[in-house]
Amino acid sequence: MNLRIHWIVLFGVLLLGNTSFGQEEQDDEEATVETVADDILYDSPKPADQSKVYFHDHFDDTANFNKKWVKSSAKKEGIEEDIAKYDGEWAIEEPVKDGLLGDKGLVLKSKAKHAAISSNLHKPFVFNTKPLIVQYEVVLQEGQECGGAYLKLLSQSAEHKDLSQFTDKTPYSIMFGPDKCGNDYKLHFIFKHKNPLNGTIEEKHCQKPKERLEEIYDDKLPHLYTLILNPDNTFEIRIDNKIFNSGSLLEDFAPPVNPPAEIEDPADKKPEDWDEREKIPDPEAVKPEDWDEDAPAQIVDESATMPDGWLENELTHVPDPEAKKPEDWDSDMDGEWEPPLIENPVCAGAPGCGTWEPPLINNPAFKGKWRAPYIDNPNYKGKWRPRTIPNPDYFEDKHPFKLPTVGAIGFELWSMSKDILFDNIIITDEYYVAEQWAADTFSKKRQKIAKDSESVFQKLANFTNDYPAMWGVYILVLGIPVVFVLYLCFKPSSSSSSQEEREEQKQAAEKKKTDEATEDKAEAEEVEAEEEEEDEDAEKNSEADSEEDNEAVEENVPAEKGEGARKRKVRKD
Ligand SMILES: [Ca+2]
Repeated sequence: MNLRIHWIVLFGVLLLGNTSFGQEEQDDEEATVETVADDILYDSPKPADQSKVYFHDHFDDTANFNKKWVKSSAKKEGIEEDIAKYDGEWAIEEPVKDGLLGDKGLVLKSKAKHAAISSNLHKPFVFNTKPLIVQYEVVLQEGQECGGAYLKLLSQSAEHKDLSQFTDKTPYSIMFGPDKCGNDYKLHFIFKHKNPLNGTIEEKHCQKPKERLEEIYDDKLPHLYTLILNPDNTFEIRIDNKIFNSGSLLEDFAPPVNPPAEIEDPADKKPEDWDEREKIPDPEAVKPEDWDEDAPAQIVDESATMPDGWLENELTHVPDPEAKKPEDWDSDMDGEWEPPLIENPVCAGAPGCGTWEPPLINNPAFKGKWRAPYIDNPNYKGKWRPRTIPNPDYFEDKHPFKLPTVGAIGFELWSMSKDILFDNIIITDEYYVAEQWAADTFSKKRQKIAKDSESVFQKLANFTNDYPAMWGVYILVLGIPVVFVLYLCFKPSSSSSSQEEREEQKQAAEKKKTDEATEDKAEAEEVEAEEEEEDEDAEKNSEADSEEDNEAVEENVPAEKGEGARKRKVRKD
């Protein structure tokens, strides 16, 4: 019956669908005009103020790209020869889907290869009084199994001027962008800090963002990554214009920029007489004279009396009168035959037989071994710690923002997924320039994607208006379920399947009536479940028992039925 209602509802929905198509038909001309007007027009962007820009590329102009960018032909050191070469493929291409007309990007085509590509800035960025804004788009068109999509801001250096030799060893000032491997989602912001005392360079890694990166790295859509680094050492990281991480170069990086001013003296040793014991046994305390260490924990209950009816003269066990010597018993070989012992039947109605012994009880005089009470240790000096001394390696860099001048940018990557698209890189010292650049590029891309995903139904309606013959197809497609629904609603009730069901039920009933052997699955399962439950209970009980064992002592108490004293567990308390 329920099935029938479902089909009727579905039928109604299909009819409604038909009606709405009919309405779309009336707006024929309007809809076509709107689609043209709604198309998102794209022109390759120009920075709002070129004087504020150190680098920009929209990758729409392949000839310009070829002039600016250099593919690395270097070899990576310290790895196997066959994968050492930076031979990953790069291409200028349109996105795989939802692209704007005329919009291309830089695509890392290959996977499981080292790939590096870089370009000189239009003018070097000097870390001085102006902020640094780095912004670019990433589309993980094939998702990302394991690999990075981060950008390196290469430090200006005469030694590393040749971009064709760009490797992982090429010095960079900042590394920024996404990185993912399996379930490890990272958004890097690393800067290289030079120790002013000894000149060593150390990577400083930004704390993890509090926001989740999973959806952003997995949705295969374009995302906009922005780093804003200010001369006062504060920073902000945005994804799609939303703040994902922020803080200060001085406080939110590991290891910290500045080492501690004082350190523990490694030469300091704990003095031998240093007493770290907070409490000690009272040396003045003496054992009270009446303290009997030898008094037993348990004694015989003197007040107990033999229960009435106890048969002292009867044995608890007697030879079985019905037992007979086996015929093949050989007294020479097997010894004298004796009948086996059985419980004395005379004792069955009595509280007990044989010698009666009073039970044991806890000894009220029991004190155990005497120990002196604990008191505060008068010589206690506290937990020993080495003294602190001024850190010989201490320095204070108040301006970690002043990083080495950036002369070029580049991607130096390894990825297990191909077709990573990069686009619209901009490096500027004015945020509004980056904002405008994104409005002309990234925002349009996202508008196009939103439009494409929302208008599938609209497109279908427009297509039908252009090709009215489609109505024939719809009527055919929709007609089949309608006929099927009508058939289900009005078919004769005694269908073969329900007849089969009834036949099965009848046979099952017959078997029950005649006690014919039948495998009752439900019953079997029930029994099994019960058995399991019992097993579980037994387990729990044995667990409880073993717990009790830990807390219990064994004590002799009189048995209800006699047999002298028998051991029973009782709680200590
Ligand atoms: Ca582009």
